[in-house]
Amino acid sequence: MKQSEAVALTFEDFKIEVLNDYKIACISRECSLLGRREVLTGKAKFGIFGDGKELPQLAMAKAFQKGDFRSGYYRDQTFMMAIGHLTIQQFFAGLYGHTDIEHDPMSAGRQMGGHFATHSLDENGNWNDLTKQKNSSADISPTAGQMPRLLGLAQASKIYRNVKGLEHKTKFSDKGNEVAWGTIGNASTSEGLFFETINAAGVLQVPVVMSVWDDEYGISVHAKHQTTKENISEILKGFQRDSSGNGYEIMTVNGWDYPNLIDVYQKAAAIAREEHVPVLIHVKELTQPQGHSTSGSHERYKNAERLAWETEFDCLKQMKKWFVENGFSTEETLDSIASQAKKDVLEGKKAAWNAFVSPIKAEQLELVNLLKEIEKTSNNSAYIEQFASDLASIKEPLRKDILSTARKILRKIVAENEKHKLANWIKVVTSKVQPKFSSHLYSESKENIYSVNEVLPEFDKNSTEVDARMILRDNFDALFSKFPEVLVFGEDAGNIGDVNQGLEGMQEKYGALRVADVGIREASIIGQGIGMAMRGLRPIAEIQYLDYLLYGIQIMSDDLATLQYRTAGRQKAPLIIRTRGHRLEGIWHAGSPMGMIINALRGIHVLVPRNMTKAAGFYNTLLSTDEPALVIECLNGYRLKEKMPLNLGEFKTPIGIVETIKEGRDITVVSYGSTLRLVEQAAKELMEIGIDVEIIDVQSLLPFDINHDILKSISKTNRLLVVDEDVPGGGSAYILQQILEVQKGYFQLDSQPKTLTSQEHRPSYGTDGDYFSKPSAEDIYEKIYEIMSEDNSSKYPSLY
Ligand SMILES: Cc1ncc(C[n+]2csc(CCOP(=O)(O)OP(=O)(O)O)c2C)c(N)n1
Ligand SMILES: [Mg+2]
Repeated sequence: MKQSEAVALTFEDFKIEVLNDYKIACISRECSLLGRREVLTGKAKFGIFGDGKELPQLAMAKAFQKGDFRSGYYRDQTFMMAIGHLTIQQFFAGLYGHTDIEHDPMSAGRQMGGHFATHSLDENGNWNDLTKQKNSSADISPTAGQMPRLLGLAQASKIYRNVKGLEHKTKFSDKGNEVAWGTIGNASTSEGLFFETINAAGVLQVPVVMSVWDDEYGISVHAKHQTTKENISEILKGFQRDSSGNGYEIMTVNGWDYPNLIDVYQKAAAIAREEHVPVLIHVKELTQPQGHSTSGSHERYKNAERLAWETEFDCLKQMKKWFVENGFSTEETLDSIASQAKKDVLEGKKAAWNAFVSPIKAEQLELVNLLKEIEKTSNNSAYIEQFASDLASIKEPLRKDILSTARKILRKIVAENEKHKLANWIKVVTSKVQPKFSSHLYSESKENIYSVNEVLPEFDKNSTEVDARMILRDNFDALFSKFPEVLVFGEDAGNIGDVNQGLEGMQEKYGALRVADVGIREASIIGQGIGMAMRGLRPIAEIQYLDYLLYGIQIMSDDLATLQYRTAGRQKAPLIIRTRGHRLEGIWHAGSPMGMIINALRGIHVLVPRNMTKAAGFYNTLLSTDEPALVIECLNGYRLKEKMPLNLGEFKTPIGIVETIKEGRDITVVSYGSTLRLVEQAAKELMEIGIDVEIIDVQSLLPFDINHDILKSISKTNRLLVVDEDVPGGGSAYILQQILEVQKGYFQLDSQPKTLTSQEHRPSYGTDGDYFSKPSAEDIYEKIYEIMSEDNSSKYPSLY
């Protein structure tokens, strides 16, 4: 309902609408009550519900329009029901963990219930028309983790409204009229991510409506431990816009006050939508009738007075009172709506349970029948019979019960003929079931990274050597002019064209919205990128130095890396994160914490180009795909000389493909990034004494050497050294695991595989700090020499 439409409503229409709201509120409440029981009786594992928070969500839903996006948290079931994206049956399917996306559209059973999402993508990973549907970005559990992404969802409207050349992106925006709606619990506003994002949205002046659901508690911890003055809107008053400058519109309203809630939400939406001014709504006096979650009871921490107040100010009770007092309905009519809701919820729950258990029961029956058959000829018939009848007696089986039975019996009959039938059954079932839990970590669409072929950089006889940063700059220039949806933002990325001048002159040419300076706020820089990428833009978020990625890595790990996975492929954010690292000096200016990065970021590609031509080629590749990636440029490479390619914006570095940069016969050295130049130097020196090193540049850590080219190399050299500048057992341990275990390289080796890494501590300052902290050319020389010496000490006598 738009505001203008609200005026036109007759009293009768309005009555129908408010009664429908009451119905949704009752259904939602019943879902919470029954949901808790389902957990306590063991049918579901965990429940966290929206009871006590129904009314503001109904008001928010009325102001929420097609094309808008929600970025919220686990209390918002009523909102999802009110916008038509959550049925009773789906609610329970989520609670049970139904792995079929048709039944649990939120996450196909991957997330706990209460984590909401809509589908931005069809089953093939193609964009739906987001302007024709109401959208919810997929929730995550870390408190305030929804905040950074909210910034980008809102910023996208600003971009679509103000940047020329995006008119064709009609699936994503109607002239930037979309609002991004945030919701957060009062206690979660204590998180840094909340304050960082609030400040950034005020600076950017983007269309956010941020609701704080305030029930005075965060689990058991009272507001007095959470918020200065116990009042978030009070302490945010400095953000209020006034005649002296931009800021927020800040509103407060009580969560049980239905007419005022509707009024406040309509006003907030209009301000955000029309003026692109952020609004904060502090919804006070909310309750949590069943306590925080199914894990505990609130009687432990709320006193009798509070509990009594919560009963009286339960928003449903207050809503009902207001309806009756104002003649919208009678007590009897409202009671009959409530009792009908109870019946509907019970029905929906049953349907969800039946849908959840029937395919599992079919698998159970199939195995029981197979076991009966095997039992006939088996030497272990008594054993099998026992297991089969135990399995058959489970009324509500899980897949774990079925498969663990099958696998235990397989061990017993390993020497019998019939084992093949069982082994085969296990394989078939596992191959069918495992993807239900493991698909879509990466894009499975036609636009994933494997869809791109290598395009080599082209040069002609006039191609000159330039400072390598100019290759990046001119390549970005080509990309900005080719793709109007590409934009870059970061600390110092705008006006001065980044700290290493890879974006020199770009802001002047493409404007301050597409090439933007932003505040020092790494987490929300990442979030800004995630949100914009979810709305069809192609953001490049710049983190100034790799060492500061830690501030952003939480949101990369929790949000970006899990996005495709947690929606079973129904949302994506093809965000490119650009940063620079390796090989400077000092504790916070030289890091290369690759082990931490690749272990935290499965779900994001991690690319480590050794020079700027390779880096530019990665950007070109990534912009033809729909996947998120982190690109780490070499900090000490910007002023080195490289030849300027002719086909800027076109040449493509393939992802997951290694490059042999020097062939050799004696030993394979695997490395990446800045360390490669040292390896090359050491190899040259070793050649003088007849040791012929093969050097492989990994280029891409995630994914890793998809063609197993390193295996081919060690099949020839039979020796392996991995060199990087991470801590011992960091990135190098991962590389060894890939080569020895995944590629089965172990069988090709004549010498013990070795790694050469930094010291355990952070790199010390200065040239000597570097020399004594990180692998030097001498270290590399000696390590290779040592391996060769172990093999032939008469030819290579030990150095020390
Ligand atoms: C980063 C993080 N820390 C702790 C938790 C555990 N946790 C889940 S909800 C919650 C309290 C949140 O309270 P509030 O924001 O007021 O929301 P409410 O549940 O009261 O609606 C906590 C501490 C978490 N999910 N994430
Ligand atoms: Mg709370």
